[in-house]
Amino acid sequence: MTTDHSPVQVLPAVAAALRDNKPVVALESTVYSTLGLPEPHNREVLASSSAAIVKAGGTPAMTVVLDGVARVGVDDPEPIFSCTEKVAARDLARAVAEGWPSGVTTVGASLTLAHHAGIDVFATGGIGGVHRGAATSGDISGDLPVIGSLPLVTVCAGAKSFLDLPRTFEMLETLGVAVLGWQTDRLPAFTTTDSGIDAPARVDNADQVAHILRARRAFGQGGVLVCVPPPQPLDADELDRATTVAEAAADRAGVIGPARTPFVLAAIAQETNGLSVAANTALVENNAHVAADIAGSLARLAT
Ligand code: PSU
Ligand code: MN
Repeated sequence: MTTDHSPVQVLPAVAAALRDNKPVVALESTVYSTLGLPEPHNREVLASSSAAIVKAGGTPAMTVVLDGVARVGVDDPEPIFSCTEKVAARDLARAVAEGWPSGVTTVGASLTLAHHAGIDVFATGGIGGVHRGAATSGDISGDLPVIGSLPLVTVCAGAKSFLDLPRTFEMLETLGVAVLGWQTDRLPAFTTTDSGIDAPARVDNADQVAHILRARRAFGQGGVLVCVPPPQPLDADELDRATTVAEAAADRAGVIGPARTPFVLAAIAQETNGLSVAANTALVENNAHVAADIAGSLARLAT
């Protein structure tokens, strides 16, 4: 049981679902803040993602830091939407120890909290990865080592398309992550359907993923990454063009470190006249739905 003095608080509804072996899906919070998606799309997609999980019989559990406490599940998501403080895995302990008023959690920080709470399945939009130009900048998302080390299923639409995708998937291989294409032989590229990279393996239903996670756990191995093609993809050439413009703008402005991803996402949104935002919200909701099915399979397996 968590107490008021714990650095982590699990929402009672989430704790009850876990205790009763009901499906729970953890959600990150960066994507639902303006660092991830502009208003009002961020709040609309949190509502639709949560509804998709509930409809599939699950309980959503968004992770976030509020009033110096890391939360797994929140009653009132309002402070998240305007939050601009990004909490990556490396920042999580400081956010709690220093009592940050609010902070939205990345994939890496969210997986850490979900695992702490005993949740097996996590949904996001696109994971972080190896940035283009990483050979000189060294910019590789802190999401990757956490996905590699913790035994959770992460449901995503692949890594964000403005990253260096071949190197990102090489790194996931190095880290021993079980990368699975969801009903596809090719890995998606976040807002587009085909990254040009073959999926190392394909799954067609939630039970397959559940069995793979169980076997991974038996071997003491880390994460499973389920890559789901986006339901409302962008035209690949148009996205390519927008990405080139956005990356060049980020270079010109000298944006590096944690600010780089939000900057590039916003620049692509502007360059595509909001089409990337529509694609992003559709895939976030779809991933939440797939995650709820996988959580349901895991719950059935455990009974
Ligand atoms: N996917 C989205 N929008 C986002 C992110 C992912 O569709 O805003 C966030 C996630 O929280 C991810 C983070 O963990 O971007 C990666 O940031 P960085 O590249 O700085 O590690
Ligand atoms: Mn980075």
